[in-house]
Amino acid sequence: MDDHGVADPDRVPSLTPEDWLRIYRGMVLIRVMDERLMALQRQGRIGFYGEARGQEAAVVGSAAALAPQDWIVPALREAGAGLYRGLPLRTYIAQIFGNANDPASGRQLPCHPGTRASHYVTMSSCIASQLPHAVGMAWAAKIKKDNSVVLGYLGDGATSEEDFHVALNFAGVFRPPVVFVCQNNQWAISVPVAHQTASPTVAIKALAYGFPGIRVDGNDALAVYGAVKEAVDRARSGGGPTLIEALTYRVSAHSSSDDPSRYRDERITETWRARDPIVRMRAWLAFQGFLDAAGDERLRADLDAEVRDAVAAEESVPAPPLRTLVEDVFAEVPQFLADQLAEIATLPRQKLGGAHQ
Ligand SMILES: Cc1ncc(C[n+]2csc(CCOP(=O)(O)OP(=O)(O)O)c2C)c(N)n1
Ligand SMILES: [Mg+2]
Repeated sequence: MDDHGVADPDRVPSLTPEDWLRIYRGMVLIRVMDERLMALQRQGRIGFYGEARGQEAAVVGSAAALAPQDWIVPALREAGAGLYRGLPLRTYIAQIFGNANDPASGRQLPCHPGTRASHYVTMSSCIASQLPHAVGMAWAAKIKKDNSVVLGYLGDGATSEEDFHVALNFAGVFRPPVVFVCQNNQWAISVPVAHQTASPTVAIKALAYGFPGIRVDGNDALAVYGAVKEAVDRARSGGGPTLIEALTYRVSAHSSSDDPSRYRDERITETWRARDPIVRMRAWLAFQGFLDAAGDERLRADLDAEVRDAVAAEESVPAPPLRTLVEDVFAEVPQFLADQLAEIATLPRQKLGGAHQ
């Protein structure tokens, strides 16, 4: 579609109006989450947050192309894909608070959810280390012949890491059912993409590994969905991997700990804000007669209430029990950890940062 939401009808992928509205809902949920959770971070109520603002089409358009048996191995900004696939909002918000309802018991950085039930692997903080995992999972799927596809996400920053090359090379040789989606938002914290690679595009790198590479407008949910669906179908039918580059822009800061005005020209950011994927998708939905202004207002109000309710419920949940510090690693807790746990339990409560026993 163009910047105003006008699409060539012959090239629109065939999905039902309900499907497109579900994709739009997933995109708006990311925006609502980003607004609310950033406010919470600024109020000191959560420690950290990373927005996906402006990348909603790349996140949800790609995730929507998967079947339920498929797996997502995310990079930094795809929590919205987890939500789209069924990660409960409360569980995600519990993860951000790191409270007793968090399945990871507060061990992960905020914004690193995971859900086995929705086939969404928790995020690897080490850039690109998730890509060999994605390829390995896809290779296992090929050996087991279980008809699943693995979608491995990465940022433009990941393309300079050795894990990127290892993963794509292995994928090219052994042809497991893996699809790589690079959200090229043109920044890796303060490093611009021009300092990341001398290749004219990220997509072109696929050529060297022996499989197709496609660059798509990452702010166009229709285009992202179409490209990823084609790649997923090909992978499922034994046609091997694809690298998709979704060209977008990180219109927000890298995270709540970053101030991009220190290192980039924010006038360029403004030109990308004007290409807002949600505004374009809403315009397209309106042209199709799938969504009117009142329906859109209702959707936003509903999602806003859902997020506020989930935050209110999870904020009052206490920290995970102290014993979770030594659980889930060893089948039986070794004596030295048991001793440490006993010692920690004798410390005054304020030294435990609110943790309870
Ligand atoms: C191996 C490694 N090096 C450095 C970092 C610190 N770091 C965290 S995010 C990031 C930038 C990632 O950029 P990109 O891959 O483009 O993803 P984006 O943040 O743009 O979504 C860096 C360098 C890290 N997490 N892991
Ligand atoms: Mg980036």
